[in-house]
Amino acid sequence: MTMVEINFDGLIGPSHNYAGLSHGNLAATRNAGAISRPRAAALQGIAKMRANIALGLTQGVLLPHARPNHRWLASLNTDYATASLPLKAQALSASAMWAANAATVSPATDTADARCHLTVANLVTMPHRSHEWRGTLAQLRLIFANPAFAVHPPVPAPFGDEGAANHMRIADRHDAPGIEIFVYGVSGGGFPARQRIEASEAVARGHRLDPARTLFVEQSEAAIAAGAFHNDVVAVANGPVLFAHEQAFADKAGFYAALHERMPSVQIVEVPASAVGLEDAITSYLFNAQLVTLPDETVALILPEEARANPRVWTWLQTMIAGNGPIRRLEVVNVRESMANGGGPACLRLRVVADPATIDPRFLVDDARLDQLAAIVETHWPEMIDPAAIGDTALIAQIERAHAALLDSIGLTRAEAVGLIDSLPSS
Ligand code: SUG
Repeated sequence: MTMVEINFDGLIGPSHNYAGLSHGNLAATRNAGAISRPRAAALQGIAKMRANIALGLTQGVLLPHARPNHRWLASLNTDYATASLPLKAQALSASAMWAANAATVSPATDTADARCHLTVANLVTMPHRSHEWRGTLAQLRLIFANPAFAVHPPVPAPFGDEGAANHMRIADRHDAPGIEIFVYGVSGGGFPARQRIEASEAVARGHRLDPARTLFVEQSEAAIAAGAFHNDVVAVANGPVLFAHEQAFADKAGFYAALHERMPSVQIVEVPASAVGLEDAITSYLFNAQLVTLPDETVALILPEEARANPRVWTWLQTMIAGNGPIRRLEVVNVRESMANGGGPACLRLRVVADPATIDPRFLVDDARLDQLAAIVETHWPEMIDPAAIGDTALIAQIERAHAALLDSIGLTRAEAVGLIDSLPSS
C-alpha cells in the first residue's frame, strides 16, 4: 500500500460570480458587484492542477455542485424565479470550489480504527455556504466508498465547522502518525469567528483521534478582525513544518510549547509582523499557499501571484529561501478569479493522505483528464457573469447545461448522477 498526499481541487463551477456574500472576507466584499469570468476562473484552476502534476504531486478533483440549488430554495418555500436577489445569489454561489472547506480529513495513521476519516463541514455561518454539505457528502461518499475510509455527515448547527481550512497536521512524513491541530475562533472583532471549538472537538471524537496527539488552538482575534476568516489565511502546515504569521494564534507561546512537547522534530517558520503585517499577509495570501513535499523530498510553497506582487512579502520570501530553512522552493500560480473572492491556492484544495488505489479513479486526474475537463469548460462555461444579471433565465439555463455536460463526461451511473444533481446523500 502506497500512502501519498492527494490534493483534490475544486473545479470552479459555471456560476462563479462576485456577489459579496461573505462578511469578514475582505476580497469578496471588496469585489462585490464586479463582473466575474467563470470560464477563465475554471481554466486557471485547471492550470494549477496541471502545474502540481508537473511537480510530481498526485492530483484529484471535486466537481462543482448543481447550481442554483433548487432543493434548498424549495426548503425555503420559494423557487429561483420568485426568490429575492440575495436568495438567488446564495442559491447560485459556486462556493463549493473552495475544497479546503469541504471536510476535515484525518489520515488512517492518526485514527484508532486505522481508517481515514472525513467529516463534511456544515459551513453554517454563511447562508450561501450552509447548503453545500449535502452535495459534498454525496460526492465524498462516491469518491471514498472504499472501506479504507469513513465519511461522516456534518456536525449539527449551531456549531460552525469550516473543515480543513481550520485544521493542520504535523507529522514526520505523510504516512507517519501525526499531531492534529484544530484552530477555532472565539471572537473576531467586527467579523464572525466561523469555527467553533464544539465543532472541532466533535470532529476529533468522530475521527477517533488520540487526545494526547490532538491540539485545540484559538485563532487570534486580531487575525480574524484583519480579515483572516479561516486559519489557512494566516498559517499552513505540511510534514514537520508549520509556516505561520506571528499573530495567527491567541496564545502562540502555549501552542508552540505544546507542539514541541508532542513533536520535538517540528520546524516552525514564523513570519514576524515587523516584516509582513497582517494586512499584507491577508491581501497577498502569503499563507494560503500549498506547502508540499515534492517526490525528491524538497519542501515547496505554491503561492498566488498576489504574493509575488507584494514587495514586502516577496522580499521576505527571497530572504527565507536564501537562508537555511526547511522551505526550499517557491512556485507561483495564477488563480486571480478565485482570489478575488478570497480563495487562494490552498482554499482550492482538500488534502487526503491515502493509497490512490482506494479512490474512485473517476476523481483522480492526469494531463489527459484535465484536457477533457478543459474542453468542457471552454465549450460550456459562461464567459462572464454580472451579479446584477443573475435573474437572466438564459444565463441560468447555460449554467445548468454546463453542469450536466460535465457530469455526462465523468461517466457516472444514473443513480450516482441523480445523487449529485439533487444533492441527496447516496445512502
Ligand atoms: O467562504 N468566499 C469563500 C472563500 C473561502 C476560502 N476558503 C479558505 N480559506 N479555505 C468564503 O468566504 C465568496 C462568495 C461571494 O461573495 O459571492 C466566498 O464565499
